Amino acid sequence: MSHDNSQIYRTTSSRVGKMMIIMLGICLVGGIVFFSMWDYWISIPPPVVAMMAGSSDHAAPAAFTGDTITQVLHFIESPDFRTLAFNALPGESDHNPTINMSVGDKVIFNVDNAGKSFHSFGVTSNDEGFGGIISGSAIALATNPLKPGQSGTSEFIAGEEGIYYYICTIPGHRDQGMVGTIIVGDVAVHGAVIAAPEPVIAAPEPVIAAPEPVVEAAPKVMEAVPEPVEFNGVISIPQGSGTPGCDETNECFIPFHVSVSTGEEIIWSNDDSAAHTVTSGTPSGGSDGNFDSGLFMAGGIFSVTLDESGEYPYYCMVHPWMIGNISVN
Ligand SMILES: [Cu+2]
Repeated sequence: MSHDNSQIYRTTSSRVGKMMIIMLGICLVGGIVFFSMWDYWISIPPPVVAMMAGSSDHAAPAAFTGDTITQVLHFIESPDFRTLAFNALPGESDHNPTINMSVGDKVIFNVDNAGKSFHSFGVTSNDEGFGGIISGSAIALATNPLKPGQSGTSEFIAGEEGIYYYICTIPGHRDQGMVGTIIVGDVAVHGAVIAAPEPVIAAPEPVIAAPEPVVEAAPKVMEAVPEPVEFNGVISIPQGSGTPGCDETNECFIPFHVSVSTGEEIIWSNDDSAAHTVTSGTPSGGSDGNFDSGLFMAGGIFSVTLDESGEYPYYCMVHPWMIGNISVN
């Protein structure tokens, strides 16, 4: 009787150990690669955003055959955050500068967020809304915007004559004034378009006029509601709080002012359809570092427990008219 052991493979505990170390190494490296790209995984590619907005027009970048124009744009905000703009507030020089270019020219946008809120950027041919962003023109995304002090660059090549718009792609910010016009070609040649540029440029004006009465109302609001409300544990971010107005009745966070004990959990529920932040501090003073939810989406929840008594004002970095207050006793 002979044993045929030529097909039997043998190993040793040291070989097994080496193998385990190699496998562990692969897992670690893979994990590091995966998590270092986290912002990418949770981002939405611009073409998807364009499709969601129902526009596939001009989605592809055009061929660059002409001149290069460099346009610097600073994202700015009025002190009450009602009016948003590029470079200068309405009525000042260089406010939302109009860009004139020919088909085949390229605009390089160098933008920086000089405000205290979040913003993102893109070029669209849509004359309203925040969709239809042309591939290559986007800087950051509404879901992953530029924070204060951050900057970025992108380019737009004009494929055909017409009117385009550079905008802030955060929902609502275009309506608050973050829109500028790009005139491609001799638009006057197109009869239908001749009149278009003028109203387009004037369009933000009503937005500018609207805030005026509100400016006076704001201080009253601050004094009128110091009373903390009985707190059931959850602060709601209600539907529509992404549009200015909820602050007039202190209903951007409901309840506006809560009183809790040290160590008690406070939960915010995003019941709106827009993304928000819950950031300790004040819109004018900025984040004070006590807590910050970061951007959290519709239907999301953020919670915090505060172990030191005191007053904790907080706001939304995307919509700085949204303010609330927590008293910890
Ligand atoms: Cu914006």
